[in-house]
Amino acid sequence: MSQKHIYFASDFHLGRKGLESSSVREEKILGLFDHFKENAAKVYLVGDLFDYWFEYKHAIPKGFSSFITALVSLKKAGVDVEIFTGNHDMWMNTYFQDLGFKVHKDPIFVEHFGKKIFVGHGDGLGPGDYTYKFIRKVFRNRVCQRLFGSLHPNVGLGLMKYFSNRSREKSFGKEDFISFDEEWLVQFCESFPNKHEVDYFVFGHRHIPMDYRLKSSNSRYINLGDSLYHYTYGVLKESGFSLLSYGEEEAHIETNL
Ligand SMILES: [Mn+2]
Repeated sequence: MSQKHIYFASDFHLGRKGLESSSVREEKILGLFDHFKENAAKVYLVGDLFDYWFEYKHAIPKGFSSFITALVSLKKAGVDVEIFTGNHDMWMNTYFQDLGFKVHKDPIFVEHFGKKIFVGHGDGLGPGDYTYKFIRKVFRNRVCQRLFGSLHPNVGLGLMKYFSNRSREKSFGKEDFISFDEEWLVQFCESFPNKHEVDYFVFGHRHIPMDYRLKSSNSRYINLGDSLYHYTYGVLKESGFSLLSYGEEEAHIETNL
């Protein structure tokens, strides 16, 4: 049997229109999952899989059943799948855990093929973004969650859908990219205390595929891009990390912006 790899993907934002409709994008993502089925030992899904998500005591949002079925079948095929929450779907409770997935709400350290990786969605890291950091605290508060959960799902999910579509990342593009030095996640990595022990920092959230070697250490900061406009994902093989476009397995994306 050929060697299996470790895959990373984030920011599917299912339920939202990107370059194409959510259902067209979902088809492509399921195609990527077929690829994972053949080639992956493990898949990290690094947040914002859904454009909005809330679990009521007895209900979950509709519209995502093919995707969830595909996730389960990936797991049944022997691929270990771990899920991170993002800023759009932080309100995951036990639904995915009950299906047998590990769910992470914060970044984690992992090691594969002797490479040390710090992986997480990336929201709320680095300097700045104080408004979001405050909102995140409120959203993570159990009382707030319970209050929201007491709304009828038609109202609660309606609100979520409305606000997630109006959210500040409306463009999800390179428009607000100034330079690597100005990037919060680059700043976070550059000032990370144990950066010399990290080979790869892998994040989503920024929606721009990037593969950047830090100035202050040999570590690389990788942003997985998204499946809204870029259709990108990451793979770790014994030979190292590559950022790929859908349909590719070997070619390396040029990330000089
Ligand atoms: Mn996102």
